[in-house]
Amino acid sequence: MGKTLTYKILDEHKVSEDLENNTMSIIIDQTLTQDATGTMAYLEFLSFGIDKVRTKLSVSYVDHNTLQNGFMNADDHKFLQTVADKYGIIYSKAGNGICHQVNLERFAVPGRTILGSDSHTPTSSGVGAIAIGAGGLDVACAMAGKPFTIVKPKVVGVKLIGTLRDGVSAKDIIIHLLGILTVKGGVNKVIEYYGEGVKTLGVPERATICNMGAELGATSSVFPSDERTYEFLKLQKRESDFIPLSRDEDSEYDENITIDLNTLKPCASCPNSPDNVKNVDELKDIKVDQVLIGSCTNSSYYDFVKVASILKGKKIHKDVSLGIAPGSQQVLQMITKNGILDILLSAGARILESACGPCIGMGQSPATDAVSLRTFNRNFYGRSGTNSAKVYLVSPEVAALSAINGYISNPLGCKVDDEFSLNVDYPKCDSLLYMPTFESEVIMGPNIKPIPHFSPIGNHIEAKTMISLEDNITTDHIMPAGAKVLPYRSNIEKISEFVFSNIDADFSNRCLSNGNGVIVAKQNYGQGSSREHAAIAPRYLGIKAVIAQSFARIHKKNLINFGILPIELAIDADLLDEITIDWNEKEIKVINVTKNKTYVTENNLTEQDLFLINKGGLLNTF
Ligand code: MIC
Ligand code: SF4
Repeated sequence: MGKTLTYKILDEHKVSEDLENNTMSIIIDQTLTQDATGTMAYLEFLSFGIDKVRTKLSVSYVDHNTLQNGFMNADDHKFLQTVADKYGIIYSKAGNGICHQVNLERFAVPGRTILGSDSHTPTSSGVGAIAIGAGGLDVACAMAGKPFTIVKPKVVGVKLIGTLRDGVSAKDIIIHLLGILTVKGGVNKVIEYYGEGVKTLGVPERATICNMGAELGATSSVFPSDERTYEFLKLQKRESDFIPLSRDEDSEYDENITIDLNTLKPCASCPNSPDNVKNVDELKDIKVDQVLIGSCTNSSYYDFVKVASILKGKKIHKDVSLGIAPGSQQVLQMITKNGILDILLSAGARILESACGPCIGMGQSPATDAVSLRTFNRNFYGRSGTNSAKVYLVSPEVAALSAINGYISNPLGCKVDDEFSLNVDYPKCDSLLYMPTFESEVIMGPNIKPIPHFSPIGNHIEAKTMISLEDNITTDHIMPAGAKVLPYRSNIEKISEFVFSNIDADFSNRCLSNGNGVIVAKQNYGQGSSREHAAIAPRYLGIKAVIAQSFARIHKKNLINFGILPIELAIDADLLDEITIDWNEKEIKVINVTKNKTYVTENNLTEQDLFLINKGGLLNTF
């Protein structure tokens, strides 16, 4: 039997395999970091004491914390710039664009492995790479040349047939898939696209689909590298990076899904989860207060071509605020040169910086109870900065038409205007990209604190339940982002004050006054972002174990990396119940002393995981 594209690339990079634990370790060709996870990743990298990165290419982006309200974010940027220069990392300054958009334009190469300290790193898989999101410490290790270990993924083959109708978008494909697979349907899987419909999608559209594969919890997503990939790389003046790549015809997938593009309808992810999917027709007439177009999911040149085609000669509704954030300097220059920007401004759009911005709650929080339509990828509770807001995730076409009408509208039939030819010049924007000179001294401002030291949790734990939670708790619940919190990403003591603050304002104080704690949850705990702060900050507050029915991939790894025991178990526990945990490499016994209930489960952690937890985390192993 032949190989899937996923395993062609993975096997090519495999350095070892653990059959008993079903894991494989792969060498990483390229890394990326962004500022919100990057400061921690580089502090970790510096603690290894090596002289330069060992990857083929590493890039450090600044795109998240660009609201410089106080000295903190600006200090972080200085730190990142000087580390990059000294250790051989390309630096993309604030204003250059969103990491995933720029990485796709400038650096993603078919057939390579890319590891990034951001869950949407798989955006770069749109060119036929295997790009994976991970915690900062895993990316720091990859920069040091160490292999990255994953559970050997199952491969889901998604066959695309037909062609999208006018007004239906790549975004609708991935939202539709989220409706089928749910936010936990992709855990430890790679979603591989194939079939005749693939060639109807250009790389930016493929990237949109791979980007939101993160919302399925997938390890990665991948498209073949074909004539459309060549076309994209040529426009980016990188055709020498092209190699053709596809699955073997006789390869077989672990799961099969077929999507008929001919019949797909515009759809939306409704509040507050990307898998709460409805067709736009079921939502029509909902009044809209805010529309935002941008983020790493939908901020390409092609996205703005589609938006301009709808907004041309029109004005947005008087009750709507429309914000647009082009994904990169390149996109911004292109829409400026060919008149698209003028169309958007004349329609009433507000131009935002080429950065993550409102996607991560950095500004543009909606009004109380407002309906916000966003071309983004996440609509988790509280993420917009307004807990009562109702955030819908939609395609650029739905967003643009709804901005004009003032209510959610179906763009079926809206055509792309030929005036904006797609074969325009793609400028190489290097004004905010810096090649390393190896000359800088690292500058660390006062907000950058050393990473706290954690001792091993031990094999007998006596603790209390500090919080008892439902299914699908996101890292936005655990460690909120937004303008108030993000400036403390390099200050664990300070950021720990905000753990669970959106849903339980007393969590941090309760932990500090009670000592040892455990978190109890249900399915898919820790879904969403890669932020390792969602593990480090609870650990700082005395959390020793998380007991959940199942975990999201990246978060589970982050817990282990910082010496917290993840226990896969369903237990009944209320707030402040007394819990004891006795564990060894074979078995974990949890007793809820308060309720007099005992639970025993097999310990299915790998040898490497056990080693890290016994050491008190990965940083104690160096
Ligand atoms: C996100 O979209 O949630 C983020 C912000 O990009 C995160 C990373 C972070 O928390 O810094 C992600 O997706 O990993
Ligand atoms: Fe930035 Fe939003 Fe993309 Fe995360 S999802 S990288 S915050 S644009």
